Amino acid sequence: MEQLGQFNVTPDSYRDRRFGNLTMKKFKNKISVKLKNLCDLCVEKTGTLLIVTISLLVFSCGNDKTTTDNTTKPIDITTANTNTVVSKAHVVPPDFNSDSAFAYIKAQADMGPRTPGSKAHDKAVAYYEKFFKTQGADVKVQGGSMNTYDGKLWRIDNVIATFNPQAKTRVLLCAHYDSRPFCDKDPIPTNKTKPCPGVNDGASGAGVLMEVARLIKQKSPTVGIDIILFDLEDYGDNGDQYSWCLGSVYWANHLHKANYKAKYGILLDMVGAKDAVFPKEGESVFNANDVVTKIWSTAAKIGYANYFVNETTGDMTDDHVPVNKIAQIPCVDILHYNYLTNEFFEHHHRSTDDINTIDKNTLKAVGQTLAEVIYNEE
Ligand code: 1BN
Ligand code: ZN
Repeated sequence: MEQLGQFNVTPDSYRDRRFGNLTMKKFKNKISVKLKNLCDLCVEKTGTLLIVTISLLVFSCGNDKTTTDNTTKPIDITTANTNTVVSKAHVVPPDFNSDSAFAYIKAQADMGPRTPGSKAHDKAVAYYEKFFKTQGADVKVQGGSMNTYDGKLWRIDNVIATFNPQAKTRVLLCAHYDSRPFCDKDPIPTNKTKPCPGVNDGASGAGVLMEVARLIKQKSPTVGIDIILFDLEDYGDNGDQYSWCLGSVYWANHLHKANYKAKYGILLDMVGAKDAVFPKEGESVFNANDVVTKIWSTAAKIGYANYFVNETTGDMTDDHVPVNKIAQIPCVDILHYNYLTNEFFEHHHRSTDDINTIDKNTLKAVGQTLAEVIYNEE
């Protein structure tokens, strides 16, 4: 079968193109040029007498200022009569409810580890399918199979929820939901072979996207939204970066809709821990720097710069890589990574990655930022 075997992609389409011949120096130069050139919220071209002013200038700052007012607020801007003014209305998104997101995460945690082949895995798939249907989405469970690095063959189920299928401009939101079958980073030797709870690493991203789906039911964004919950991200070999993310590799090779395209994608992974930090991840900056800028500047404007820190890391192995490199959709990874110690969050791949790791303030920071971004997309 074509899709079996470790990474069903040619070297050209995945391994080689991921890094290519890019040296670190060239990479840094590219990034600094991009960073200089990009300001997605405010563009001014002197000499052409065209000024485009963006209404986000009036964003309120601070977590307490989030409003449930679902109206669109036009911004009135006047300038000297030699200038042409184009103003863009800021759309106030619905209020992301972190209690609700927490409840969706807890429901997954209570099922137990969603490891491949487990009852909890199948229960989770049924739960997501029913939930997204209730929110008004067209839902498809994409079934397939992939070989893991240890030679085992696993069934995979990617859950795909489509909102506003007629919309031509689409944004892809994604997260993995599976749990790692072995807590190999646990300090207690007997735990190393046990399945991980996968609550921050797995359930948190899915839970935040479930709450986003609930917001979409309340108020439809202008753009179409596709939410994909990927299977089999976390059954990898630490020594082989290409052994991970098999659900997203499968999806990228078998798009759920012929010629599927999205303007961009946003991946959430480990987005619920207390005091999480989300530096700008290297692969995201390289492939989708304008989207990175949009997300991080939006987070700062609504008071979450302490989470969305202005730091850049190297490339991380995660589901955004197949989305970028195989599906060719620019995709950003919002990933908890400690750029000072070069480590994932402290309970990563340990038996302690349970519901106690989840902090509602972090969920709110991520969810409200995501809502701001998608409701202001057109
Ligand atoms: C991220 C979160 N990953 C798994 N869960 C990917 C990963 C790849 C983690 C290599 C460690 C090493
Ligand atoms: Zn993991």
